Amino acid sequence: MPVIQNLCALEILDSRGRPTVQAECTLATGHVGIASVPSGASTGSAEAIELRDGDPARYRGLGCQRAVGHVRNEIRRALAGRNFVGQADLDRALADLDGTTSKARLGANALLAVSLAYARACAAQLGIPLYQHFADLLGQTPRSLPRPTINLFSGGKHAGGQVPIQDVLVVPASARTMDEALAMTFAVYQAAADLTARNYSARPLRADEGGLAPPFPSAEAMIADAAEAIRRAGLRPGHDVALAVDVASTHFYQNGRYLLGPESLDSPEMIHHLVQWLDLYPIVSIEDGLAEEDWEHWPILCARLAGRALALGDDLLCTNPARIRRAIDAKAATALLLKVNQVGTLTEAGEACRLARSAAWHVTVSARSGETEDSWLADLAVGWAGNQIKVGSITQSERLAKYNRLLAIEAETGLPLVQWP
Ligand code: 2PG
Ligand code: MG
Repeated sequence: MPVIQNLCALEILDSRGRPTVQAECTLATGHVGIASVPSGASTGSAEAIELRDGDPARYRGLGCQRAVGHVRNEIRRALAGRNFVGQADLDRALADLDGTTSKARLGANALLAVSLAYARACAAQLGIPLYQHFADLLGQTPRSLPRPTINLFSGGKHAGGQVPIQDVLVVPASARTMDEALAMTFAVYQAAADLTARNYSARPLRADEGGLAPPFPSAEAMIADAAEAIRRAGLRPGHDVALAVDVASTHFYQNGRYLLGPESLDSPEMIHHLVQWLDLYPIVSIEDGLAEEDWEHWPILCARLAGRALALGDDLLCTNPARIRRAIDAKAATALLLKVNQVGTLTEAGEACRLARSAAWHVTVSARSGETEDSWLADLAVGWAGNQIKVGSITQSERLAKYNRLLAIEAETGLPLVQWP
């Protein structure tokens, strides 16, 4: 039974240069685990709360010194020396100590950093790779690697808002290995950089997740350019490489209408619009096609996408078991975007994953737009049998840390990429 000997924490900076939390967990056996937590920009309203200092004179209020202080003091005092049966036991103690449903008191950033650092320390104590330990937590055997969905173009809150939709992602559908998937994506990315430099006479500026962000005149132009980049890379759209779109529509939904560029659409019109995209472009996954509170229309969207594209819920579900249960009952989605920091502990994210699987949904394990160079997400996606992993683009070290970790796991295990349905 792992006993925590000590916990400490550090305020570090994420990929946007904003503070976040890193925790270090030392077990009585001397094994150490260090982990850091990411942070989103286009957040769902049901997400667990990150604790920020709120001091406008320091990091515009975004400092994490209070969260770090909670790990070093209250959480350490409550947990050190205690005998936990395992991860679920530790995570329950963390949630109980916080005492709020949103984790607002101690901060989901503080709690998750401890939850992850403990998992890493336990894997070290057991002498097994982190992905194996994550698999054991859910009683699974790693059989494949997740298929990457890789950010090509960015808009919305991750870029200058030049287009309302957030991401167009590349899905290397015919790749059999991670290595092949990344090489194909590189070809498309370079073709896209050339294409957009020519079309928009712009230097290829990069958004938060490393995606290209030229001044597209519309969402359609963004998707059409992605399909064209696949062709120019010498690959077949829809066969070799398909597309996924994170519409992130919560963030342009106002008073019951979707403000998609010059258009103001009601929900049925928005659904019609999305289905038209499927007719025109090789799209296999639509994330947050409708807003997080538009529950009434999600089942209609889901039925219209059936057999053609995943109805992937991010803001809608917030990795929250209660919201996932509601969506399963309402037939409102066919896939879960799993972001551990949306719910705040590993165990609750595991419950979300298990629930999604029980409904035969796909699971896309996802990074956040503000990331660190920590690579635990790659291990999680393998251990929890993610169908897809979404990490951002193939630039910037906070993204590459995860892809490089996947390459290392591939080399170590020889596991194949999961089949696209
Ligand atoms: C999303 C994520 C990752 P953020 O919307 O899916 O791309 O963005 O971390 O800003 O919520
Ligand atoms: Mg999203």
